[in-house]
Amino acid sequence: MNDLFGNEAPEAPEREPLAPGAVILRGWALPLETALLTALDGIVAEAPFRHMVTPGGFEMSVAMTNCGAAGWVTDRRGYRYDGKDPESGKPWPPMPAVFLTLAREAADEAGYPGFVPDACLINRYQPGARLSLHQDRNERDFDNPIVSVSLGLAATFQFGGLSRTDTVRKIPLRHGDVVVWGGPSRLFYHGVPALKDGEHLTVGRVRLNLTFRKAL
Ligand code: MD3
Ligand code: FE
Repeated sequence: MNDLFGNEAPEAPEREPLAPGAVILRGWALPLETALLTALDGIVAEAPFRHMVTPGGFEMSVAMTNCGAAGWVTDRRGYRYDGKDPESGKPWPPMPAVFLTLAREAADEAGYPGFVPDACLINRYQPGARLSLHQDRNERDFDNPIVSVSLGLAATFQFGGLSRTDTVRKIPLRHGDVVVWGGPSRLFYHGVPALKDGEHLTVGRVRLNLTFRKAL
């Protein structure tokens, strides 16, 4: 019941401005749920989720994999994009068409036309997993937005500003929500506190997050 007064455009997506340059498209990915989860199964069969190690030597609680020409990796040598999966030595699985289309259309809707991601980092949060406050700055060009898609269990997402010490806001990200971060918000600090336990009807006891980037 989000149209009690009948004055919304019939096909208007739920579109919440979040911060300068950032827009949340609530439920935007829901029509593609099955196609996304099927494509994800194919990727994970080729490039399984793994817990990477930070340069400081800590194993991440979030498990990750990638698809596309470039994948985000971390190890004792640092954070970077690499065309190959270090576990297999093979190129990352190609970006499925349904991923590319979703990312391009969401960016378009948010005011960033012509977004063509070459990297998709896939994060898997099991209960208790968290991602500490950070900036995404391993990409070559910050003029491109980042598109994020949440699936499965809901999480609290936190984001601040350009400085680590800026006040942090919290927003819930639920199954099917898509967020586009561009312009000034592209370099905002953000993170995910420990995932609460629960069971999602179709995805199970897990939260999955896809982040689409133009890395190269
Ligand atoms: C704001 N992932 O993979 S998605 C990441 O839910 C990451 O897994 C989180 O942060 C997750 O790097 C957050 C939302 C998000 C993604 C990228 C951003 C927010 C962002 C880049 C800049 C500012
Ligand atoms: Fe991030």
